[in-house]
Amino acid sequence: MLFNQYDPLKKKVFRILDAEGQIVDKTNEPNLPNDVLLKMYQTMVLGRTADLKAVQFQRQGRMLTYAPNHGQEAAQIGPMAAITNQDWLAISFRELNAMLYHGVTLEQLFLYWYGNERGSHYNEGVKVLPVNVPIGSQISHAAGIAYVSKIQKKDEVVIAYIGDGGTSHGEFHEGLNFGSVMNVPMVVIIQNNHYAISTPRSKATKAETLAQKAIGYGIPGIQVDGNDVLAMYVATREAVKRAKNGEGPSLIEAITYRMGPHTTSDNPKIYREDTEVATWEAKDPLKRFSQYLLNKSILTAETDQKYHEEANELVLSTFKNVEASGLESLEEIFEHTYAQMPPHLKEQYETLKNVFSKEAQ
Ligand SMILES: Cc1ncc(C[n+]2csc(CCOP(=O)(O)OP(=O)(O)O)c2C)c(N)n1
Repeated sequence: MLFNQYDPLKKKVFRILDAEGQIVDKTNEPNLPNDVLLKMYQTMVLGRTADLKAVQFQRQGRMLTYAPNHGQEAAQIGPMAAITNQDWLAISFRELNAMLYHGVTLEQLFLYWYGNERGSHYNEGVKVLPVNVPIGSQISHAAGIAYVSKIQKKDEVVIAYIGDGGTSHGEFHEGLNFGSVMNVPMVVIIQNNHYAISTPRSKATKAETLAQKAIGYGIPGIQVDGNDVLAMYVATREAVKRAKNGEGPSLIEAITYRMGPHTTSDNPKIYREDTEVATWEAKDPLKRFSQYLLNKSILTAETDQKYHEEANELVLSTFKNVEASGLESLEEIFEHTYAQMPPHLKEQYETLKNVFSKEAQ
């Protein structure tokens, strides 16, 4: 079993592809059909394009705020390729790629970051929880859903994402402890992108690895190269198999890097060196995967170019639609939080209504 071969205390990282896209672990190379490999790559291209453009739209004053995914594509697409539509995805807020692969549309994603709650209303049958900003609470939601799946004897697993900083929050502990004691079908993936806003991972915990936190819950934990989509796929596949066999949760630490700012409100130049960013640029998950696919003649340079062009067109046309129809009315912003608007919200609503009507005059 893979997890047994990678002691989370020993800092040995599971990897199949090196930074040049060469196989370094032939035994574990997955035998995925070409169409699945291409879907994974094409979604990564779309995710990267959407991400870079979203930052540009925000800088142009056309988008509210945005939390970039750039650099974290493999840590999201590998795990999503290891589950089916029957399975759940509980996200934090930096999982655009995972959401796209698991059925959320680009339009819904853009609507959310445009400030429109319709962006959280996914299509029927898409088992993705809405963006969850309170750090760590999605782990409790995931454990709860997985517990229900277990009671109802459903063939489901819940994948939950959290950041490195999030592993120091209470609900990470509570959710994992509950999940482990109740032996629920859950896989928790830590995207260790090295920073929690400006706090480096080294200042957030004294634990040598984040994967070793699994030991405290009596569950398997593994460190995986989070920029290696194949390793992320294989590790998750194994964790999903355990979960569906009734063996309980697993913890995967995906070692990756946030190439962009924390959100569009952040300036990372204040707290990290350009040289550090450059070392991670060389480990780009997309380049590594495209090289692998090109070497195996699964992808051609023409198809690669076509994917990039199509992604670009889709991103531009989708955002145009969002701009044309996506602005929320003042009423909509206030209406849906409570069944009946409480007095303090009513007061804020009335104040703003007056401001807007004066501006309109
Ligand atoms: C309970 C709570 N406390 C604080 C915040 C403010 N906050 C937003 S993001 C963030 C850092 C999260 O870092 P990490 O878990 O490493 O995830 P990343 O942002 O790097 O993906 C914090 C502290 C919050 N959203 N929720």
